[in-house]
Amino acid sequence: MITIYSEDHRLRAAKTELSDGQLVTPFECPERMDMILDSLKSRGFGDIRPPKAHGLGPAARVHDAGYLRFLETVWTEWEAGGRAGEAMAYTWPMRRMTDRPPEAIEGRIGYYSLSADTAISAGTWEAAQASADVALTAGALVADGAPAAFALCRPPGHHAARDLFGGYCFLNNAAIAAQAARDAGAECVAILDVDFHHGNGTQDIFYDRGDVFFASLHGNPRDTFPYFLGYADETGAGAGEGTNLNLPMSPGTPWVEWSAALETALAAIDTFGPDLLVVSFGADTFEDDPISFFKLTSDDYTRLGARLAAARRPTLIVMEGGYAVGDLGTNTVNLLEGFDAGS
Ligand code: Q9C
Ligand code: ZN
Repeated sequence: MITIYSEDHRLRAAKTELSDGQLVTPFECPERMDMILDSLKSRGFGDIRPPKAHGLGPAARVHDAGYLRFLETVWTEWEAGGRAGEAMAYTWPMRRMTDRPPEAIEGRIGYYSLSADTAISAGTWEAAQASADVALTAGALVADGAPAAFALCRPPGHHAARDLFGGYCFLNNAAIAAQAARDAGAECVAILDVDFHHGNGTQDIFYDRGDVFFASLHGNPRDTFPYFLGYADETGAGAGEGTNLNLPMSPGTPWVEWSAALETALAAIDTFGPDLLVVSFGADTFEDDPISFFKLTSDDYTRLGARLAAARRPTLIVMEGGYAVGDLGTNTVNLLEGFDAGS
């Protein structure tokens, strides 16, 4: 399996994350990629190629124009105000308030964000664009006939909605690649999100669309981030009614239960019959993940990879989360190895 990867992820190097009422070093850190790269190289997955630049056109197909302009300029505006810390929101448009983006950056950053965990600093926008290019370049390999490709994206993307950043995400890499595949002629695409967290951004982008199926296995939003989306009764709207499948699960869920939900999702995807399967892959379902509560083991990722290969669809694997940094390389390459062995 070929991996697409950009060194430009290192430009995403925020110093702060609001967690448990403190500013801590972000869980979503550059070292995550180093661990994965080490494992790729030492275990025979050394075909690692840089992305091609695609510009902002493909991102603009799924994201709001005002949102993209905001991402492009937020750091400059924030810094110009002489602020000591990184850019982060503290107030949001809530129930019974107005829906207008304010002029002042302190207000606009709340308008365009869904959480306070994700600080923006110099280089964040450049890294986010490179990450989308990684997904687009890997997607093009699959469109050109590769049975599968691995987009080693950082920063991740699945929490980024049409016009919202947060949950460590800015551009929705999987959604951008899925839309690009549609625009290149794929009739329908399925996105299977197996990150621990609900892919609220991807759901938001495709919720009313009948041509993109979205299925997500995740921690129940009553118990965990993103809290306000990801319930089982969210099934799609309008032309997209029936093309959104949420499978929320409880704290402590092990492989035996999790893999039963995986079968449910894959059966629904099979019925849908997509030309392309995009997998939003997070290794934060791991038993030792510091911010999550499922109990998958390292061997389970090998099983997951083999099961995905058995779906027998052209497959684009897109990296999302995973914060047990010491095990992240092993778990991620286990997935790829399982996929290749099952192919
Ligand atoms: N105290 C992804 O996995 N909440 N994003 C963290 C830590 C946000 C995770 C709370 C988790 C976002 C791509
Ligand atoms: Zn996650």
